[in-house]
Amino acid sequence: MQKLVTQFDAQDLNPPGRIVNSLKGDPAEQRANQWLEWGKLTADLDVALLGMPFDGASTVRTGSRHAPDAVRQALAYYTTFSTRDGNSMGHLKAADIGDIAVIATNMQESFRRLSRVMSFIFRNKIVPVTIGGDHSIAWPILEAATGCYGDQGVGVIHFDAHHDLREAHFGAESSGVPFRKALNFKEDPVAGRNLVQIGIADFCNAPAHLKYARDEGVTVFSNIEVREIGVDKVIDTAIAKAGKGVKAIYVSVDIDALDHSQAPGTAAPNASGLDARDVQRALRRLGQHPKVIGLDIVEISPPLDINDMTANTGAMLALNFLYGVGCRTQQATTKPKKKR
Ligand SMILES: [Mn+2]
Repeated sequence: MQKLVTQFDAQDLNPPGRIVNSLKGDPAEQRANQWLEWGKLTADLDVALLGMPFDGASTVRTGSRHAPDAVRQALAYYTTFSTRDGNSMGHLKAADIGDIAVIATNMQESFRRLSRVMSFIFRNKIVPVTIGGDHSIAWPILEAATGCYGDQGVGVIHFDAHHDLREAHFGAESSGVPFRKALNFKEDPVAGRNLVQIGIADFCNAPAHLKYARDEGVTVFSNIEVREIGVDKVIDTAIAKAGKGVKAIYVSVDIDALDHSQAPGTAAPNASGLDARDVQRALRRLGQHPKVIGLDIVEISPPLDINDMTANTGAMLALNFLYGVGCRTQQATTKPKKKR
């Protein structure tokens, strides 16, 4: 009979959590999920990853409440290092501050909690990346942003296949209302001339919503125009319009703006969507812009995903944006900084 084992090595065991823990531990690289390790929300952060696992306002198919964890897992497959630039974003003080304590059946209270956390974040000039959730969550975030900047104004750059300018959905709130809400906030509404929508798709929208956008002075780039004009020129115009006369620009990305070949896991997969690489390029530039105060990525639905493709696409979008934020300072370094 074999001798009983009475001793084992400490490194035989990992803490519970993601299977991809096995990717940790190479001292030569800094995994994005390690850089964004769980940490408390404190005023001294540069950037923060936040989950908003609420999909109670989805009108079609749900599941986006699972996106924060799916994107976190995807982040384990990537590092903080840009091969092209030879730079890392590891110098930024970053944390994954966790999820909003959502009450799945109580939208009002869930949104109040999100709005409170976002107010703290914006007031302390922390740049957040919020992973939704359905698109309704952009509304309490924008409430916090406009509340923070007051009459200095907030512009919005919004990537989406849809306008999300509905007044209501059969009389109720929905994921289709957030930007109509923002244009009609009682205090410090977003001005239509400072809202830019990119990727709005043919055969996915109603004429009334395009008319409303035009009447309000909203700039709309259809998915086809992005291909015709090129993403760089579109972003030039978007920054100029969204940023005109205001102190801050907020960015919101509905993953259904992207083509379904690169983002199949969403409520309304887009057969005529933007190229993920164009959106990555756009977000890297926007992250770099000093007026840009934050980003959300919404409508990733892991139960509808194929081989985690959409979660991976979302993680790559978040990293490009955060890398852009890192480029604002000149401290970009080729060596990942030691753990705080
Ligand atoms: Mn949307």
